Amino acid sequence: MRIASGLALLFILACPVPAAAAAGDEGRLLYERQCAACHTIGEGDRIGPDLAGVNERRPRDWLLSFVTGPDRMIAAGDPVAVRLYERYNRIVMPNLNLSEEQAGQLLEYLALAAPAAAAPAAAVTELPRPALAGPQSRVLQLFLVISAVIVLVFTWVALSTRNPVEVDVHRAYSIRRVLFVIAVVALAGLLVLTLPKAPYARAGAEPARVVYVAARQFDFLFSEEPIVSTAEVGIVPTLANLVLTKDELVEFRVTSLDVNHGFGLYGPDRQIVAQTQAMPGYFNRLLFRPLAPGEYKVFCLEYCAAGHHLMQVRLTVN
Ligand code: HEC
Ligand SMILES: [Cu+2]
Repeated sequence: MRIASGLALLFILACPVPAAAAAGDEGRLLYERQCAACHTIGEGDRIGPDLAGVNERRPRDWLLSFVTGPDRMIAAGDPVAVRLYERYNRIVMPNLNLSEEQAGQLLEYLALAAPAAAAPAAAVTELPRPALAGPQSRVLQLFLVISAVIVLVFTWVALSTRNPVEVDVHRAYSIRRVLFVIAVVALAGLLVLTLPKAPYARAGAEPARVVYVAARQFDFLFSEEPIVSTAEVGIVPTLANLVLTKDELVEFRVTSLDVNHGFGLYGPDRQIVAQTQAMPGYFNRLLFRPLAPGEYKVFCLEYCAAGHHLMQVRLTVN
């Protein structure tokens, strides 16, 4: 046990520690690492309330206690904390084991950041609704039709067993063999016909650009350099507006900072065009060539906790 914790300590000490941030930057770093996934400053509610103006809204003592122990405040029945908890879908803000000093730095940052962050919110425009008649919806329709046929056939077979019937087993088996060959030929034919249309680049293709993706609860961060731990969030610069070039091969290197997520890329018509898993400790490479210009959107494809639906980011292809 002691050896294990000693090793863990050595490991922590040996890990490259990102350059110490300038004093006064602590609040921003803490915010980007620990809070930004659930809160915004002036861009509306996410999992938790918009934190713009929170310093004016609540007494400082209350804020310090809440940020250092939200679970304790709710458990103790603090009326404001309980009201927030009820209003925000009964999700308890996690206790992030922050010290009072860190909470103070965060509040300072929130006070400074509010006016600056409020500006870009107005620029966000609603994207058009997905086209329901696209090819991927037709796959769903086909699936429903085939399912209905299977249900009908099974019902018919079940009803037909009410009275015993003589069956020529040999004939039945030879039909089965013929059906099997037909199925194999049909599926192999479909595979050969559709495989070249798969939207994935050939192995060994050289991407024109590499984009790193770090998924976390509950957003995606794009960057030019890898982000492999929460400690690097806020230090490695991220790309707030990722712009790709039409027809140019891009390689996404996708990882996760916490649990498994899915990286699902949807084209301008909201049909999925590429996807891979985001797993902690791994980089999954996804080669992708955008063929159409427009607004693309990334959604998380793996249910990852209460804020899963908030994991959406957009990127543009010109
Ligand atoms: C997993 C999501 C999550 C994370 C991470 C998180 N919060 Fe929260 N926060 C919430 C939720 C949800 C609430 C509403 C109260 C509740 O349900 O616990 C909340 C409430 C708050 C409030 C009260 C707001 C008000 O209107 O009075 C403050 C202040 C706050 N959070 C600050 C922070 C700070 C600072 C961090 C980072 C150190 C942080 N939160 C990280 C989810 C989160
Ligand atoms: Cu998810």
